[in-house]
Amino acid sequence: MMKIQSAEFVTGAVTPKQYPKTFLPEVAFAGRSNVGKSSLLNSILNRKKLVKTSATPGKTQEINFFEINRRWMFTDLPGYGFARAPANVRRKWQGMIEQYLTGREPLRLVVLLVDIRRDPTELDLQMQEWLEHWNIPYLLVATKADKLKQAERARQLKKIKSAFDPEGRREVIAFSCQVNLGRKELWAHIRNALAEDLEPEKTA
Ligand SMILES: Nc1nc2c(ncn2[C@@H]2O[C@H](COP(=O)(O)OP(=O)(O)O)[C@@H](O)[C@H]2O)c(=O)[nH]1
Ligand SMILES: [Mg+2]
Repeated sequence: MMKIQSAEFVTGAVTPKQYPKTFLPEVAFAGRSNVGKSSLLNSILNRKKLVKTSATPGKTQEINFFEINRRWMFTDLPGYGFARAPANVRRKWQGMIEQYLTGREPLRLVVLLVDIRRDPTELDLQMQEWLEHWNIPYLLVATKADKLKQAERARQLKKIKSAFDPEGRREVIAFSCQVNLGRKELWAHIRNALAEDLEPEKTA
């Protein structure tokens, strides 16, 4: 497990100009509003309230940057698919996400979250399509796994897997911040994505 010595909110940004100028390697977290993104971040960082969780979906409309152990960044991307969002809000969201995903040089991995109780939506699949199209490494995580019993959980995981990847080559990690499920696997993937950048500096 990764030891978290420090986890600090750096800034919220809408345009690339507002992104932090640090060039630490970065892992982004994406998914629809209310999927459990903030809870997952707090959970894997062992912080209670670093990332605000909210009962009102769709409130965060900025990309939030967090610096971890002074060595890498996590970004909390604004959630998508909240109910009744007007077209101009959706367009703004799309522009912000596209700029980030295509232009953020230190981005190493996107963790795409879906609720284990729901089948992936059009928007989830579109996000996956963008990631594939732009060749961005990504990892699928099914959140709130504690909400389903074992058998149902396995069934839903299968369904989610086949929706994202009919050929079944991709894994989907079942995660819960309530029962401490999936942390180890998730960290293993994150660590792996950061590995090259986190190698101890070689002396010239
Ligand atoms: N049972 C359960 N509830 C969760 C879990 N993760 C998040 N939630 C709940 O789902 C709601 C939305 O969580 P939040 O982290 O704010 O979602 P976000 O909008 O994606 O950032 C909150 O009421 C959380 O308490 C989980 O692993 N298990
Ligand atoms: Mg959130």
